[in-house]
Amino acid sequence: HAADAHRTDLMTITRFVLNEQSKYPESRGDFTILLSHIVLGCKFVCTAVNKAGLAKLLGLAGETNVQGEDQKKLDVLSNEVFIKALVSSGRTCVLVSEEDEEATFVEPAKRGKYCVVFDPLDGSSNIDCGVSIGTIFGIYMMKDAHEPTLDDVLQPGKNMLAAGYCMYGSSCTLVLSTGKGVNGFTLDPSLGEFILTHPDIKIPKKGKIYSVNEGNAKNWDGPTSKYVENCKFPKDGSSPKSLRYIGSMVADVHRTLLYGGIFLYPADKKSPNGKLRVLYEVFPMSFLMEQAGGQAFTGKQRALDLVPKKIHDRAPIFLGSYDDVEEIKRLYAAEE
Ligand code: AHM
Ligand code: MG
Repeated sequence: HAADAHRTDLMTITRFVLNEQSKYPESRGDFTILLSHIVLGCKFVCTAVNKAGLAKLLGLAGETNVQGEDQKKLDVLSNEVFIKALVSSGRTCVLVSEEDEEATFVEPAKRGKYCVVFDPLDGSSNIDCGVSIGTIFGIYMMKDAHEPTLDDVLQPGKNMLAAGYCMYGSSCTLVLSTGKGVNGFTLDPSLGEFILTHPDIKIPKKGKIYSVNEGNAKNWDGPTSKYVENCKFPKDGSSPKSLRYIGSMVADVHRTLLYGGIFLYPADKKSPNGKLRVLYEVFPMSFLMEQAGGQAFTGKQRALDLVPKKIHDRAPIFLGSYDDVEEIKRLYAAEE
């Protein structure tokens, strides 16, 4: 039985990545080691998020003090866990986290060749009501073997070696691309392992869902307004799209990847660069979308061509199904 084979031949994320990397004769397992430290961080955050509702009673991360005293907020705690896991992997040199104003430069004795940009717990305003949140990450190779600098992370998204996210939802799902397609893994809590459950994810060419914070509509520009209007009142006789917006990027993008459609966080009059951060939100999600056969556009250019000037730069983003993004590109081109 094929089903039986799956049940007994478990494709863990480590096994999967080892298989992938073994195709490169020069590979020495460094990437696999780095990834296993990211995976450890994700498992920790997953456990912490699952306990979040009980945190005041039980304490987070094994802390036993009650009444919420001395307890770190979940996003601060997650950040510390990721930074420490990444540094101790011995495979990183520059780290950029949404939680830290400055980049972290790893001390020479623990240095490796990879740079990791990440948002340890995105969508944290959703924690208190139990809505899905996630970790987003992207991995670069440092530019050359010199002393690491910020330039090593201020590279265009298309230079990323790998990107992914982990969603803490009804199950814990890790979606990863190392530049050869996209694969999804689900945490089996009894094994403590991520198992391949969504091999070779391809986003539908066209979708029936749009996802945007429509509360900002009054400040949108022409093409964004026209696009959303067309979603609701299509002029070509097709049926209107459905609106789904969670307000948690990982969950909104995950649904877009699996079901198709478009996710947008456009520029508006109040925020000319939108809200989302280039390095650890826009780039990893754009990388995954392209790898799954979709597109990612900023309103001006292919998102992965952007070159960030500062580590916390923002950019407008339209990403999802190929045909849906094609339409918003047409509207921006018509505007010029
Ligand atoms: P955060 O990093 O402060 O959590 O903000 C990022 C989140 C994304 O997850 C989500 O896509 C977006 O903010 C929602 O923003 P808004 O509430 O403006 O719709
Ligand atoms: Mg964020």
